Amino acid sequence: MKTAIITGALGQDGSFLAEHLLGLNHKVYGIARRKSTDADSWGLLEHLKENKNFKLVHGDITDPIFMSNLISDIKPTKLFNLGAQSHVAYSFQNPYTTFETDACAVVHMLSALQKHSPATRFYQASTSELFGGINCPITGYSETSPFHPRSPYGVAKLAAHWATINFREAYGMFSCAGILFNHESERRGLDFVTRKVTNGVARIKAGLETKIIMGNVDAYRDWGYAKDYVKMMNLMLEADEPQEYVIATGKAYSIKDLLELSFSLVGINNWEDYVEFDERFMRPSEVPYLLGDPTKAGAELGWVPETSFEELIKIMLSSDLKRYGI
Ligand code: NAP
Ligand code: G4F
Repeated sequence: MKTAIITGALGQDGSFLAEHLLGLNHKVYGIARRKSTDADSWGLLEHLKENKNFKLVHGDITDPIFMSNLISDIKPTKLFNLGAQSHVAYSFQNPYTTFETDACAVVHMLSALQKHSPATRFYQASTSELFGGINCPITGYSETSPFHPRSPYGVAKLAAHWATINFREAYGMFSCAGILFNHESERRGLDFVTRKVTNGVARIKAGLETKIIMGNVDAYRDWGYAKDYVKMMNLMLEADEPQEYVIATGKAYSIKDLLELSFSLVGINNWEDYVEFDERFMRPSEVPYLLGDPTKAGAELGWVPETSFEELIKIMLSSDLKRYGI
């Protein structure tokens, strides 16, 4: 039986990946920080409490002692590092801790693997934020496009990206990074833009709110469904060679498109009347346009995005409407 460690297991991607790997008959160790006010909470993975192949382990990925002991005890077949401070705007206010979690912890992890479990296959959650969204090629960013991160989050993720490649080149480890473009779901945190909009629309429809307060609605993102994307993480660790892959849909939409679609799905065609601008949601340096080119993933690993932007927003919106009894 293959064993996998997933850091960030109670996050959006970690929870989908845990379910995916259990379906592939893996023994899964999910790492999550203990919550002081509710230490028994399994959050998004409450339904796995009785699953004998899933074990929740409390720990912080920035603690090198915790991570070294974990790796040396389990010696997993695969380690998926999805744990991170993942909010771009927040990283401007907390750049130092973002760097500790998103960069330093990755170097510790790779070093612990080299020492205690060099045969483990390592996946690093890299991001389209590495590209920066200025001068995006017409065909989208690919694995060979230059990097230009525009936030403390992007800078930290770039350090982790190169550390992952460097451990592979220096020590022959099977370590690789997936460069994933934005992916969303009904499990997305409420302060990321897609979920903020679908949840906001559902609250307006339920009569709980009258407005959504937004930042820059002119930015473009290449949005896919998280459930599709976690499959690619595992395909990368099952491949013959460790390599980087861009994972995206190849289609970009603006935040305005997102607002228009979400409101129209509940029968509101004048979305501008329900949206207000607030400076506090603007970022000191924005990533204006992200489009990915997933050609290599399709050609080499047979991965294709299965869910369109419209289907994704319908899934998220119907889940949020349901939560408000609509
Ligand atoms: P997410 O929902 O924010 O999940 C991240 C998880 O990491 C959270 O459960 C968080 O736990 C945990 N975490 C944070 N700091 C930690 C620490 N010091 N020790 C242990 N756990 C810690 O993010 P996601 O959307 O699933 O993304 C997964 C990974 O992919 C992240 O690395 C993200 O940066 C990257 N990524 C995401 C996207 C995307 O569009 N979703 C795109 C490219 C790359 P708490 O709740 O305790 O904070
Ligand atoms: O949903 P967002 O916060 O996601 P962002 O910044 O693109 O980052 C996400 O995707 C990355 C991959 O490219 C991941 F690496 C990262 O971990 C995270 O998952 O914002 C998307 C866009 C931005 O341009 C932002 O300025 O939406 C714009 N936006 C406009 N109003 C807003 C808002 N974003 C948020 N969160 N809240 C707003 O009110």
